[in-house]
Amino acid sequence: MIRIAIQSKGRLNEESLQLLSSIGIDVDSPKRKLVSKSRNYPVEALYLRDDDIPAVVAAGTASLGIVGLNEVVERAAPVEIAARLGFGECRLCLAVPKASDYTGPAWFNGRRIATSYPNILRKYLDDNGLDASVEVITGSVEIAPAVGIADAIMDIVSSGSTLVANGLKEVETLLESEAVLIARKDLPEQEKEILEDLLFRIASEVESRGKKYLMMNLPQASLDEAIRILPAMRSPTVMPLATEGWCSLHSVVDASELWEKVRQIKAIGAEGILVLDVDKIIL
Ligand code: PRT
Ligand code: ZN
Repeated sequence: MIRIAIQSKGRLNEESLQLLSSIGIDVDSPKRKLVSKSRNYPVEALYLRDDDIPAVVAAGTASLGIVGLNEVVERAAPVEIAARLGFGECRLCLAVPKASDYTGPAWFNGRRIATSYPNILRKYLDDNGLDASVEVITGSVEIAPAVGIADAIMDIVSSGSTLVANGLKEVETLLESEAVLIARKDLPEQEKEILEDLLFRIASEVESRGKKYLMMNLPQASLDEAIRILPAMRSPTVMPLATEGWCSLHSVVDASELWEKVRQIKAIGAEGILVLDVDKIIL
């Protein structure tokens, strides 16, 4: 049995549970319990505020945790980062009032910066030889310049619309973050084996995300060109069709390039194109 700390509510809760479910692990949602044992896998979920997850894993109260990289770095938690999970993407940025004459980091000298991430900010200031004062605020950091608490902010940015709504512009990125699976150091042997299995399942899940399976009929004469357009994982699967001079080609593409690939293969004569979701890619 391995215990995994998960955010009880908030931005990472749903996708953390979804990730577990997608790799075949069912746990009850935190609405019912603080701790929930999986019915079909040796895992127990412990639901916590995200701020507490790095320390709880470092102390070994939970052996694993799912939390934003930003929290792990800010708290300098002595844990291993076992996997990047590809959701909860955001960045920690410095932002200044839109109308300011920002020309580079030296602008911050002698200025006040509001943030909930003082350790990451102080390290950035030290590394860049900047002398600014750090004002620690725990919520609504983006309003600090407007109310006169600070001249600038350093905060989490995702779409950037909160900054725009508060008359701010993003000027420097300090950290690119996403949800990560963290593990306590010196896991017992039996838990290491469970972690290995989880990592194998997660890698398949992350790999298959945003992938589409393409099937089509193709004139035999266009095959070489089609293979150039659709290289697939090793090479595409090609099968003969009953009609002379035609074959069937199967391949996997990134959803982001699906329509461009479809345009290219149609142009070389592909017909009857089917697009299917990919559930898992086992590497
Ligand atoms: O209650 P608990 O303490 O558990 O949660 P919390 O309120 O401290 O954190 P929560 O749930 O807001 O965020 C959890 C994690 O999600 C963060 O630590 C990040 O790793 C990640 N994440 C991803 C984000 C965002 N995107 C995000 N956009 N966390 C916060 N934001 C905020 C941002 O600060 C801004 O004010 O959302 C606002 C909107 O962002 P824009 O740029 O899309 O407008
Ligand atoms: Zn929090």
